[in-house]
Amino acid sequence: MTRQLTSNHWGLGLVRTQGGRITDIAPHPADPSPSALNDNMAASLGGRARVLRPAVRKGWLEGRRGTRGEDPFVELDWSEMLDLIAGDLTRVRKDHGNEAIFAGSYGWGSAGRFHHAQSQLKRFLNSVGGFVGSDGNYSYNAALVTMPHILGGGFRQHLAEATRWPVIARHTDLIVAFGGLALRNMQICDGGNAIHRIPQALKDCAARGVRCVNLSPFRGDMADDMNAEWLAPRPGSDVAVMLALAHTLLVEGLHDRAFLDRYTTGFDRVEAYLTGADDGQPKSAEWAGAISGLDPDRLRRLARQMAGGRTLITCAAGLQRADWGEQPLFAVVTLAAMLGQIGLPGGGYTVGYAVNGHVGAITRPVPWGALPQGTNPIAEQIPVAMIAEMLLNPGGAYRAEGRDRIFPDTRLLWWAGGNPFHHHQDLNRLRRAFQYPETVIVNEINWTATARHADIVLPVAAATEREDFGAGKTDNVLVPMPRLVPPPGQARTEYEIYTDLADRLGTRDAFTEGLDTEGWLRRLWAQTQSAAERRGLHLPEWEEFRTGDIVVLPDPAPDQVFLADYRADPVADKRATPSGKIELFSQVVADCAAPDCPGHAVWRETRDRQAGLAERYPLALLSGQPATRLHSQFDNGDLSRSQKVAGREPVLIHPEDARDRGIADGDVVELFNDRGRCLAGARLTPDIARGCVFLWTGAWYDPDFDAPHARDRHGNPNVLTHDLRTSTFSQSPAAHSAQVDAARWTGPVPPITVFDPPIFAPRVDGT
Ligand SMILES: Nc1nc2c(c(=O)[nH]1)N[C@H]1C(S)=C(S)[C@@H](COP(=O)(O)OP(=O)(O)OC[C@H]3O[C@@H](n4cnc5c(=O)[nH]c(N)nc54)[C@H](O)[C@@H]3O)O[C@H]1N2
Ligand SMILES: Nc1nc2c(c(=O)[nH]1)N[C@H]1C(S)=C(S)[C@@H](COP(=O)(O)OP(=O)(O)OC[C@H]3O[C@@H](n4cnc5c(=O)[nH]c(N)nc54)[C@H](O)[C@@H]3O)O[C@H]1N2
Ligand SMILES: [Mo]
Repeated sequence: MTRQLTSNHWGLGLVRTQGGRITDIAPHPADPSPSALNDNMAASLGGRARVLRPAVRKGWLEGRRGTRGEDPFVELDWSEMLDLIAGDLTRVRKDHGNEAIFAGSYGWGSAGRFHHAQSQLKRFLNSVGGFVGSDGNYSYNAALVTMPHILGGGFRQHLAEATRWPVIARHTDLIVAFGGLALRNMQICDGGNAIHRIPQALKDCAARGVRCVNLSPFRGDMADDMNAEWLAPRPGSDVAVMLALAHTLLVEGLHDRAFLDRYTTGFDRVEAYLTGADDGQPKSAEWAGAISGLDPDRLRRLARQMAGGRTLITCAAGLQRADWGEQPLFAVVTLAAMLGQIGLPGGGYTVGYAVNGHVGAITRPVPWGALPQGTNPIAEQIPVAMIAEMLLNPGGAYRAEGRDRIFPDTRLLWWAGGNPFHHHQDLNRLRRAFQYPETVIVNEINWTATARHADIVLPVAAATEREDFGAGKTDNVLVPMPRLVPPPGQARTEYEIYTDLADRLGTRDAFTEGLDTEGWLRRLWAQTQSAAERRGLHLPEWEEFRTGDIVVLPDPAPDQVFLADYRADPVADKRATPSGKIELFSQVVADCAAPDCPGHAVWRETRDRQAGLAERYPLALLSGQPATRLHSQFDNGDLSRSQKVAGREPVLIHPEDARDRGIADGDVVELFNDRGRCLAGARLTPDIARGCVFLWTGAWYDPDFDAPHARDRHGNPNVLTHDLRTSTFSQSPAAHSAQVDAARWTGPVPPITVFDPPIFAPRVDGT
């Protein structure tokens, strides 16, 4: 049987099907380093946790009683379900207005230009008067908000302009990588990553003798090929390390005054802080050594090495997903500016090389056609990570980016294509917050924890069950995505669901514009075709494309060097900041009067440590992206499950920390702090620094409501993280800063329940 194409955020797949099910997925020959994440799909899409029929929480059906997350569900047929939703939407709009509908609906969903879950939901709600949305993302929100003030321009543009890896291989002497350059993270790109280029690019760097220092608590954040030196700063101490490197450059006269004068403003303020003129504390190597645990002499030598050749500083986005996450951004730009190599091939800095596999590898040559979302008459948006805060404080005041704002009063919450019970911090708090709205609707493929915390769950078709075409937001490859198998049970495409709902609400024409799926695919393809044509690129007709192979477009900028134009002509190419220069001190940020985010780089202790929690919970919790899946997607798939330990998510722990606690490799352990607790499976490794544990994100949250803190049986780190965000300036997620402790679990090991369907109850009337 022939194989057919599909596309995912992690890459291409050549899919074999039998009897309406996927049997296996092979890589595409165009991809030199294919991702293994396809191996999760077959078992998960055909698994026990698949949502097969529309379902409603029993307590909600019986008059909005009971507790979300704990009640059983009742299955309904589509027509009754859509009547219920149409009725409830009309009630909320009439009684409270569309401001009472929240549909920020953050999340990655699946690849495919047309069936994009968030766009579909937003287009539908815009056709009936709009909704409150959310702004930013969980990935690099602090950078999205802060970088325009430091560098000017949008951070996404900075990512697109990152220096290309082959340029680095040719020109760079030394890479200093804060948070490493995790190859496992570079498998992914939003919307599709057809050709994985970076594994080979890093090999080329190593072959050309590029040296590398991996500054991360986890040795595994750097590819083995790089033969990196490993320095493990204590989590949350990187800004101190960056400042100490800057201090050494300053006191040893190794900084580039001419560059600072010509291209930056605000160095005088930084200098006063570095020398201690403004707070009495020089930010010396000894000072940073005491904070970070790194050898002060090594830090001084590192500063000299950095000044002695072409040096690239990289900073993982993970560092800004932490307490005071704005500070590493100010600090990394400051350090790079002092070296004076910004804009030179292989020099300067980049934040976020590992946020996806395209940064430094490729940029999109053509704007792809996209489903228009229409206009939202409701202007209100909350910072994305304030979801729990918003639900818990209807009408409450908050501050963000220096402005005083008011939370909307949410009555109806609708989520499509995201899993907040994976992505948000402090899940016990989120669980309380999710009790507030009157109605919670979730569209899902699987019975994720978020679906289980909803009132209404709509079964949706997965990407392999609907026709589409794929093109990563920043990729150069177009991928036909035929419908490979029918959706199981009563699952339907979201477009069909909203069309039927719009019909009930009298807005069918506004929503569909008279087009069916086929009509939309042709329209979006025609838009893509003409955008390509304008750039002198020819794309095949839809009929030819949809049954053919991938289309690879040329790389528009293979030799790109970040900020080369600005370096060449800082007047003509001035930055979009108030001064037109790089602002190492931003008056605008300072004027926001957020005391937790002054206008230049400062080091601050993490909140848990400030609160003295490190005494009780001595282990710093890292919760980076998992190697075996994308976030929480397909966690019940084969690859993800193959790496679990005693059925739990693995937690990496240093052998000495394990020995102190009587923990052996393979043991079930309990991780805990004042916010929550979870079980996990111990993996002992010297690759994690002492005093740290690393629990991958994305294990489906499996709370035991009879246990203290509703203990999660599976190992989701967000039961342990705090929901305080980076600072009142950018209000970004701060998942990486949490103190915990670990103990060997001696009780009976409870079975995982989240890979099974929830409990279904018969209806009250017995039908
Ligand atoms: N502790 C901690 N937490 C973190 C992070 C961290 O580093 N540490 N990282 C954060 C980051 S960077 C991110 S981006 C977030 C990711 O958070 P999310 O994007 O919310 O995570 P996903 O697991 O990708 O969730 C996507 C959901 O959409 C569903 N889905 C897929 N396709 C469709 C579709 O077509 N329609 C519908 N309706 N549903 C679909 C999937 O089944 C899945 O449940 O997590 C954040 N959370
Ligand atoms: N396989 C896979 N790849 C992914 C994803 C996935 O779910 N699975 N998700 C994608 C998404 S949405 C995103 S946003 C990117 C995220 O990409 P990144 O932001 O680069 O990823 P993280 O894994 O959160 O963080 C990188 C590393 O930073 C280290 N780190 C954490 N805190 C500190 C600290 O205080 N100091 C130092 N020096 N290091 C620290 C951790 O060891 C962690 O491994 O990854 C993308 N790639
Ligand atoms: Mo992300």
